[in-house]
This record gives sequence, C-alpha cells and structure tokens, in this order.
Amino acid sequence: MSTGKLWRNARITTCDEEARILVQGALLTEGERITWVGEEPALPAELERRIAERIDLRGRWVTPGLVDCHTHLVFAGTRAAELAARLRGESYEDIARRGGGILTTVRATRAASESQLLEESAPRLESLLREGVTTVEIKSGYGLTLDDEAKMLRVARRLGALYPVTVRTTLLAAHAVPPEFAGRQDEYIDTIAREWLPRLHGDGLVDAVDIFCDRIAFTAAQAERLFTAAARLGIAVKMHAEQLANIGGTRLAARFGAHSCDHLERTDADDIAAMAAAGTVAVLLPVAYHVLGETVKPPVAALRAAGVPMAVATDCNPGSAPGASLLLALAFASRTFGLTPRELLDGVTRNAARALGVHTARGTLAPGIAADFAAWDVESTDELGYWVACNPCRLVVRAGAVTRRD
Ligand code: DI6
Ligand code: FE
Repeated sequence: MSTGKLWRNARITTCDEEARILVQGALLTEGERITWVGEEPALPAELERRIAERIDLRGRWVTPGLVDCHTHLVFAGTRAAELAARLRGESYEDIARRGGGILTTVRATRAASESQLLEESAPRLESLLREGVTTVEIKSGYGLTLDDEAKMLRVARRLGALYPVTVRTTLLAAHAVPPEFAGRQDEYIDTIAREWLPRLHGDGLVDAVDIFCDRIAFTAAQAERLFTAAARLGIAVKMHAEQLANIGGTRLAARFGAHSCDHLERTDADDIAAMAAAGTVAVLLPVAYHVLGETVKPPVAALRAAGVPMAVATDCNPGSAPGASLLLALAFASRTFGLTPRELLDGVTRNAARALGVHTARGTLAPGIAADFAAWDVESTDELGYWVACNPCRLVVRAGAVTRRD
C-alpha cells in the first residue's frame, strides 16, 4: 500500500548544500521522512505510484522546519524584579555578583515540582512552535544539584514527548556556582564531571554538555576538565563563550571539536581561526544582546570572511532573553548584527541543526531528511527577518504530518 504524500504547488528553499530554490516545488514524504524534492514536472514516473495523497500548498513558500539551537526554556518564575534594578543602573553582572540573576531562577526552579515546571515551560515552547520551529535545544542549568538538573532534563524530554517537536537536551550544570559549593568552583566542576554527567547521560537525559565560560562563571581550565570527561563518554560539547569578557573559552572549545560556541561578543581573530578550523558553529543571540544593552557586537564580518557557519537562536531564558520568538531573534540579527536574508535562513535551519549535531537528519529539505517543514504567507523568504513581532507561518508539518494550520 502506498503511503506517500505529495506536498505540491509550493515555492521551496531547500537550505541544503545546493541551496536550491524551486518555483513549482513539490516534496514527496513517506512516513517521517522526505523521499524526493524537486520541480513537480520532474517527479520521476516510478515515484508517482507511491503517492497516496496530494496536498496543495497554494503557492506558499516552504522552508525546513526551524531549529532553535540555544534555549533555556525550562525554568520557574520570572526575573521581572531585576528589570527595575537594571533600570536603576545595576548591571547584569552586578546582579549576578550579589547572588541574584541566575541564582534567583535556581531558587525558583528548585522549589518547583516537576509538573509545575512543565506547566510553566510549555507556553514558551508553544510560542516557538507557532513560528514553525520543529527542533529545539533545551538546556538545564537552573537546578545545580543532581536531582534538580535531572528534573529539568526530564521536563525537557517530556515536552518532546507531549509536543510535535524534536528536543535536544544539553546539560548546563556549569552555569553558575551553587551556594552549596561557594568558594569551591573546582570541586563543583569535578562533581559534575565525575558524578552527575555519567549518571544523567546513563539515564538518557543528556545529548550535549555546555558550560558558561566567562569572568562571572567558569574558567577555560575548568571547561577543559568538564570537556575531557564529556569526551571520554563520547558526549558532544558546546560553550557559552566570550559574552562578557574574552577568557580563552572559544579556543579551548574548538580544540575539543565543539559543535558550537554561543554569544561571542568578545571573540577575537585567533578564536575565529580556531572555530573555522574545527568546523564549530557560531551561535548568535541578538535578543540577549538587546536586553543587556550590549554595545560590543559579535564580529560577524570576520566570522563570515573566515567561513565560520553562523546560527541564530532565541536564548530563551528569564534573565537576558525573556521571550520565545525565533522570528524576533531573526529581526534583530538582521538589523543589529547585519546578517543577510540567506544567512538568517541558514542560521535557523542547516547551521542551527549543525550546532546540535543533527544536520544529517534535519534542518534541510532533501531525500532521507526528516519531513519537517513550514509554509509561510510571504512573497519572499527575505520576510522572515523583515517583520518585527509578526508571524507569517501558516502551516507546520512535522515527521510527515500537519501539526499546525492557520
Ligand atoms: N548566558 C545566557 O545567555 C543565559 N545563561 C548564560 O550563561 C542567561 C541565563 C540567565 O540570566 O538566567
Ligand atoms: Fe544562553
């Protein structure tokens, strides 16, 4: 029995190596995967008889399902009170140093039950899904005990089971030093590396490991200890790097073949060369840049010149990026960082998938890739980074089935 679906009458941007633009585009999907993509008149005759259903996309533009490759969307509470402190002149760093910031959210997240945490986090995920997101990375990092980190990661996995989205989890226990380890940073890193990481990975909760490597968080030497443990277990690594200061994190991460380095406002020429050589993706987080009132931008022109693949993500978190709109991140990445429409599109599809190490399975439209795509009410895909707080997504297909239709 044929099960194929031919999604036809679409304008398609494949976002793969060839970056094909199809004007009479069609996609054949069977089960959860794409079997064929091309101009409809070129559909091979032998594929015709595998078509059970034809869906007319009415000339809409179709992109791969979007990939939000950097979020902290599982957390409890808000940090609205810190907004007032910021308006009084306190900086993000000042607030962190006096035990607010991330640690404020740690207290709220520890106090929340697993079901409360799920309930509070779900609307943020729903907001992303409305914008055509079909793959999302979710970090831990507001638990900072073995049990609370496990709780966050379980919530992330449950969100992936409850909603039509692929969730990739990242252990970010090295986000801040918890009060229990005050003044014992090295011991904390070694506890994560020797005890928590093997346990949580053994429980199937960890797809990658991340560390906040910065002057208010952890050093490059500490990152090296954590990454060495991850490498021994065969777990991919990524890093919050050079956001507030350059302390050598990016070069270290590149040495470990990191899938991505994220933020990068203070990245220098040597860091960029190291990322280019390692194939590490530069993940840009323009919402955090905006909310923190940053003035130093990531070196986009130099990243571009060096051929470092760039991705754009929401960084959805209660402190520096309270919100869940990948389209808003694109609008800021274009206006503030100067990314071109093509770079924006690649930044939330193929390059974002690469930042998660899933680029051979998702993030493009090609045979063998997951049948995840979105259809947009736009005249050109340049509009994805053009509209500000306006969502032209009209249809989302995930794993070969319609999950949203407006
Ligand atoms: N950088 C970030 O963008 C988030 N974590 C980090 O290390 C922000 C976390 C927060 O302020 O809650
Ligand atoms: Fe972040």
